[in-house]
Amino acid sequence: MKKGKKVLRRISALFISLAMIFALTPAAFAGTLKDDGYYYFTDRDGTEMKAPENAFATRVIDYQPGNPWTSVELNKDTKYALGLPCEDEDMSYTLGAGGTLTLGFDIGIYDGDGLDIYVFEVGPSVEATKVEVSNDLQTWYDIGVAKGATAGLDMNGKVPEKARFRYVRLTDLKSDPYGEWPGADIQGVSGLNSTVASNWSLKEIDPEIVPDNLPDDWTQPINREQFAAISVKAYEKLSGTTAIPDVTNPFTDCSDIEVLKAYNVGITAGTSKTKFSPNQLLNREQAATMLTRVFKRVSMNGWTLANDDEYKLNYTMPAPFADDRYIAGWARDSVYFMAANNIIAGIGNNRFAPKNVTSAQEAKHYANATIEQALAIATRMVKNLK
Ligand SMILES: [Ca+2]
Repeated sequence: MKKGKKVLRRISALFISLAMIFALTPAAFAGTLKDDGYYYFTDRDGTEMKAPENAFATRVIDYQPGNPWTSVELNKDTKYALGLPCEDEDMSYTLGAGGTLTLGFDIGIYDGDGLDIYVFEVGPSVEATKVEVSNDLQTWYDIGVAKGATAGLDMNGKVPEKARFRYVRLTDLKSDPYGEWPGADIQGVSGLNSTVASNWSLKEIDPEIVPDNLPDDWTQPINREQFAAISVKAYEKLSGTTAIPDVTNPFTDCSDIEVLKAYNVGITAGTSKTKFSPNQLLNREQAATMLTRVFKRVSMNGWTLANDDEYKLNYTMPAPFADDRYIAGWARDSVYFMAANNIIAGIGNNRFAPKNVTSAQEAKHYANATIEQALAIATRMVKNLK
């Protein structure tokens, strides 16, 4: 009954032609969450869309009700803007005229193919809502206005490439500041292109060292091919030059262009003369070694992988890690160089976790670097050694 009243009040405030449009468009989002982890819904223009379940806002960071605001207590509750949209369109958060709402996410929203963010707004028309994204709640990028037939937004050209965002701020633009529910009525906000990553890493990672070939879950262990691509990015940023792929590929199990760049620059070798083992997971001492080679290649004239022994790293040796005995001889210098420069820290209790030495550790990926750890240490290396 209330739903009917709400719609009637709204329509009475609008032109009669809008009532006709309303008859053709859904007022609420009767979407479906499917087993594949996506929420399927239909946009106001009829387009079938889907959003990952884990890409919806999980917390309210801040809200400033507009003036006027709604007098309906239920619609003053910000919780209705979190999670999946409710089927009942009465369950929404009303921004009020000029009101703002800042939401936090457990994933990072990025500019991928097509639309990147969707604002689930109920009512017969999408009331104009300014949408901004941020990663630190200080620098905000205006990515446009959700209005009209679609409430999807494309971040293309409006944000730094490869950047991931954890916060979205909505601001009602007072396109409909009247009636019982002034301003936009929000049922949810979701990323359409999103990366699973920890809060700390999204805060720290430099978008410029993020390569193209990474999967969307950065909490997974990183493999040799993915790490080679990150190393190339770090090399390019540190040296200010562009890496060029080797014209002859010595590997029979890999033809990835980033691997051939890393090989050509001399920051990676194969696991044998003809194999690169692209899918092999990388452990922490290997990560330290590969990034140290990036530093040597950039800062030491004439350094190559072949003459590596002739080049000494200049640093003050920190106290040894408690698991020092597990660090391979060829990796020791790189591990302590990285530790001395605060690029790779231990994992706690003064342990470095250079490699998995038991099958239990292997199973838990104890000493494997995750994608986000790899990106973070590459970021730190560029920052600390530039
Ligand atoms: Ca996009």
